[in-house]
Amino acid sequence: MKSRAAVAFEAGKPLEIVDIDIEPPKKGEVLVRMVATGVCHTDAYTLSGEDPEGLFPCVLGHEGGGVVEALGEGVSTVAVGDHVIPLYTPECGECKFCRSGKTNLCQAIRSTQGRGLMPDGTSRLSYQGKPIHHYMGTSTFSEYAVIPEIALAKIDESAPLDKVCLLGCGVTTGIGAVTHTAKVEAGSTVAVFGLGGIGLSVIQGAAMAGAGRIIGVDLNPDKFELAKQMGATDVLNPDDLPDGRGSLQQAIVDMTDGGVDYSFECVGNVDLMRTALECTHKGWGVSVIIGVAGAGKEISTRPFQLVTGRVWKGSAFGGVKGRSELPGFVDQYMSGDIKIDPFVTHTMKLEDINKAFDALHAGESIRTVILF
Ligand code: NAD
Ligand code: DAO
Ligand code: ZN
Ligand code: ZN
Repeated sequence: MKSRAAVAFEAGKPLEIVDIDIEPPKKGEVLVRMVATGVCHTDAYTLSGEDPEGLFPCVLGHEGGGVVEALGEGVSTVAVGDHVIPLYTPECGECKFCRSGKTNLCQAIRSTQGRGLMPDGTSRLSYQGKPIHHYMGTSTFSEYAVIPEIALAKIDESAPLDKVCLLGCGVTTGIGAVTHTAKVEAGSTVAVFGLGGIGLSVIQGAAMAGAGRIIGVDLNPDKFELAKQMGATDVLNPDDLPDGRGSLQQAIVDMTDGGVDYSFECVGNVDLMRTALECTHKGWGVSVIIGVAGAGKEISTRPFQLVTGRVWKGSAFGGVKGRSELPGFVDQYMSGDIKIDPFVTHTMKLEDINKAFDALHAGESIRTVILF
């Protein structure tokens, strides 16, 4: 069948809207009609060519919401008509990682997903007879997508897909990093570096956890209003500090009587990752890396920072197990406990998707939701 899709033919070039060919779902796969998809910084990162795993041509997108249209052989856990959120971190429930109880990083289809292919090692997508790579197992920048069954979370059908699609990445990543990865306790002090969709969701999660003080840091002051709305008690632009950007770490230490209990890097800047670690409190500070840094970048700190009790952690999809836990996040949105609507700063048609990337790069949007 044909599907209208935004194809990334080459790194660094705008997406092209074309009608691609999609093969029917094979064993263990599902055809999903996409209703909406967010545009995340990670899509921009891969499109830029900085992503060492980036493969072209591909159909990007990993923050979708859709409806099951058809089932491949043996699919039993979703049915035609079910509302689903695609998962770039699947959950098979059976692999060593899923059974460990220690991680959400299911490895059941990792090797083929990383090569832009379905679990059988082939692609369902093509254009003018040439194969197109899948992206993160989701490829939501397409009217239709073929997705492995283990990479679909079935959700409440009354939830608006044009909002809860953001639980496919940004909102869940931020909240989960607080609740699952850092396990922030009530009364804690928290610093959040970068106030895009991820950082604002960390702030929301920290507020939900009852953090006493939440310091939001960004170079773009336009992000501060929403940060406060999400629960930031303080906002900080490093360029406004009396001693400049280089004094950010000391400024946070001074504001918090020796450092924050928890910090979160939500930018992908390795220098900021160091600052985020070193502004945490001696003896117990925990710093969580969420931002994805460019190819070849490395982090550094003096080992004494860790010897003296600080802990460096990382978090992917907030440590959340998608199939078993995401439906509960959707329910929390429906009950008003998780806010998503303020994150949707723009909505656009697929034809305009390059404008969504422009708005992201210009710092004008938190999330653009593409409506099919
Ligand atoms: P975004 O572009 O919407 O937000 C990034 C924010 O960082 C912007 O507001 C920008 O002004 C700010 N910023 C840039 N440089 C800064 C600096 N030096 N100091 C302070 N603020 C600075 O991006 P996003 O969608 O929120 O994604 C953030 C990062 O998280 C990206 O690296 C993305 O790839 C990554 N990410 C990781 C996961 C995961 O599971 N680990 C999931 C999704 C996204
Ligand atoms: O299991 O080895 C693995 C890789 C899991 C991929 C997790 C990616 C998380 C960071 C990328 C941001 C996604 C939007
Ligand atoms: Zn994302
Ligand atoms: Zn697994």
